[in-house]
Amino acid sequence: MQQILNKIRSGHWVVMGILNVTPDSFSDGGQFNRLDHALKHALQMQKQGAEVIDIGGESTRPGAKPVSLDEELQRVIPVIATIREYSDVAISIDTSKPEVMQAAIMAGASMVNDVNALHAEGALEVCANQPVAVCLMHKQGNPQTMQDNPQYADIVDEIRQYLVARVSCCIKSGIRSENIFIDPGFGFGKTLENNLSLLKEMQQFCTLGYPVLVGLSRKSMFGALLGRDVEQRLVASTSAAVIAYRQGARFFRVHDVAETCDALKLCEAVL
Ligand code: 9MG
Repeated sequence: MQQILNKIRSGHWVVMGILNVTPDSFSDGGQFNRLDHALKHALQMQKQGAEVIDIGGESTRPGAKPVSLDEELQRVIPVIATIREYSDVAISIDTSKPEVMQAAIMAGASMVNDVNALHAEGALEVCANQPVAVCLMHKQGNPQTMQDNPQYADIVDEIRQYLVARVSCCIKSGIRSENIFIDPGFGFGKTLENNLSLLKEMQQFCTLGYPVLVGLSRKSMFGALLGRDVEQRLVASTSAAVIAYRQGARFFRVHDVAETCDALKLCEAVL
């Protein structure tokens, strides 16, 4: 993870490949098949250019139901351990539960990606006591209801203030400032108009002094804008990544690794 932090700090981009280990992401049953499938997908994304694999066992999509601690642990820990056995790719754990963070770190994760920005009791402590990177994301509400009626007076200002406050809590708890990423949280309690404002004003997050991670890949904002189903959002997702890159974002959480890497290589070559 240190190499990745250095790379981003020196202005280069990094792609994080998404590996969801929720039941709907596997067509077959059996533990072996699930692990084999997850490992193959992770290795393929690494080959395509992902330097971090973000593993999540609880869906954060709008309307998604919470998952118990045991269930989440059973989904993600064997996958992390298996990937760690076969590859040196950096692993990020996508969770809001401190127990899952701790177990994932023990199994080989070196980053915590928390859409809840380490709000759960004990989460700050888990991350402060280990050499891990953290991503603090903004969201309004929770996945069950967050898209019902999001409200902001000044969305950019509110999210900037929120992220600055969360960074400050992290630093007070002992998390090293150089290990912190921030993320405006596209789609998490945001209307289409809100998401477009955030993308337009991305620079305002990139000048806060912490590297910015963006998750735009296949998001429903592209469905709302273009009327495209989830599997038809590649061009919009990649274009949005380029818009974010132009304003200073350097860490990209994506499904389509090869295509995003091509776009970002072009950006870097031109700029
Ligand atoms: C887990 N997850 C889903 N969407 C995300 C986003 O936009 N950012 C981050 N950091 N994580 C996300």
